[in-house]
Amino acid sequence: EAAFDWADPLDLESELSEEERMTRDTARGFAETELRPRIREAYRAETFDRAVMTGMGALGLFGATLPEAYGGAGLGYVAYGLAAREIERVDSGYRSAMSVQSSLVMHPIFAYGDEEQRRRWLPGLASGELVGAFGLTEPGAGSDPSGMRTRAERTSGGFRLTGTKTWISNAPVADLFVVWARSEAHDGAVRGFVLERGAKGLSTPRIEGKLSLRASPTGEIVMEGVEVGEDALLPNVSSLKGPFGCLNRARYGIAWGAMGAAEFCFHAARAYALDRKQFGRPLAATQLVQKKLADMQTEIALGLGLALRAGRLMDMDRLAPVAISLAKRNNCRKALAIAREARDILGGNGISDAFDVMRVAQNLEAVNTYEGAEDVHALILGRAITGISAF
Ligand code: TGC
Ligand code: FAD
Repeated sequence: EAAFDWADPLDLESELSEEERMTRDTARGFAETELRPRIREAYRAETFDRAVMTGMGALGLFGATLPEAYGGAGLGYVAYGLAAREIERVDSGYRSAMSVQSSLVMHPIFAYGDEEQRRRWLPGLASGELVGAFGLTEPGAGSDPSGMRTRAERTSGGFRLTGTKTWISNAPVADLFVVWARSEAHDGAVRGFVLERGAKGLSTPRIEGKLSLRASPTGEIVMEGVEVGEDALLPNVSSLKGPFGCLNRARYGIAWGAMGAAEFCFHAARAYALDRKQFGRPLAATQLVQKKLADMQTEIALGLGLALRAGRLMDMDRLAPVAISLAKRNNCRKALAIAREARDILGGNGISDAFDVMRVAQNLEAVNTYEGAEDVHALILGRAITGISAF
């Protein structure tokens, strides 16, 4: 009879290559020794230490799928996903930093930039010396980025950008900003521009009062006639295809990451239920709690299987964007449900940051909304199922 591992019921482990396991183990070691000890204080005080970025950079977690010539590690997408899962086991905010840097900043510079832009920015981003941010969302354009107002006008030497991006991860601390704008010089098409901190007219006010992702700095990118040279334009993409091509990769990574957060909560709830006694027996000896744990285990096994299959397809360049919506939506909503249920099993202790679970649950509220809200992904699936756009 085959052995049963409650923490890996479908033997995901044996599906992984040696290189993938090594990447996973390295990321786990870093997350548990470098990130976990700082997270409670960082979350309380809303602080973000640049050592988090240089630490992940030193491990090769930024742009891991890019060629080594640009500071990447030449890894596959499954390895990248496994790393995201380990980082998010500690905190979604740290995985956010990894997603933004890798998928939303390095990817567009690599895929849409010219050789000079790649050489100029990618090595610094890969090491974490440079921190990047991605500006798509605006106060009036969230789920529907086609409604963006930010515009780029031609000047004698390049472009002038005017507009406001909001809810931008890392904006208050970033050195580089990949910003999407309607370009008057390109018939109003959406084009990508790379802006550098220090440019005149550029400011990045912080958004205060977040009750989720408190260890991840979030802010606006305000552009009041920021003038940039011709070399700020990413030459090789036009239309919303540009930002969506980045989002595909980040959403894929989040499908893995959210499962890491869910696993943390499942394991914490199990340990707590075995230890905590009420009515003369451990909580784990009650049918209701066992059913909740069984549901968590099942959803995590399914979600990880889904993420792995998505990664294998991605490595073969065969993962359709609609399938990424399926994975992002399913794994985020399931992770959020698991985290809330785990919080409940911890009773009163569950609301304390000393037990971490509520922090994870609070984070997943934002994770279920950013990179396309749960219902927006349902509508992407609905459009593919029916052929009817119902946005
Ligand atoms: P639609 O007409 O469908 O498409 C417009 C153009 O874009 C292309 N396209 C895609 N290309 C590649 N991958 C995808 N997933 C794509 N989806 C669309 C499409 O082919 C077309 O190209 P072209 O050249 O023919 O014009 O556009 P729509 O306006 O109907 O789209 C609607 C919708 C809802 C699908 C889309 O707007 C959407 O996904 N909205 C959600 C917005 C979103 O996800 N924002 C994320 C902001 S970034 C963020 O949250 C970062 S948090 C990161 C962190 O901290 O971890
Ligand atoms: P809305 O679009 O106003 O949606 C509000 C609600 O209405 C949602 O529940 C949505 O599902 C629903 N809804 C919308 N349209 C429909 C419809 N047609 N039918 C049914 N329901 C609908 N953006 C960036 O560009 N870069 C970043 O780095 C970034 N980081 C973020 C970090 C954090 C912590 C957060 C919270 C957000 C971040 N975002 C970022 C923005 C994020 O992508 C948006 O918040 C998200 O896309 C949703 O947009 P919105 O907030 O404007 O909500």
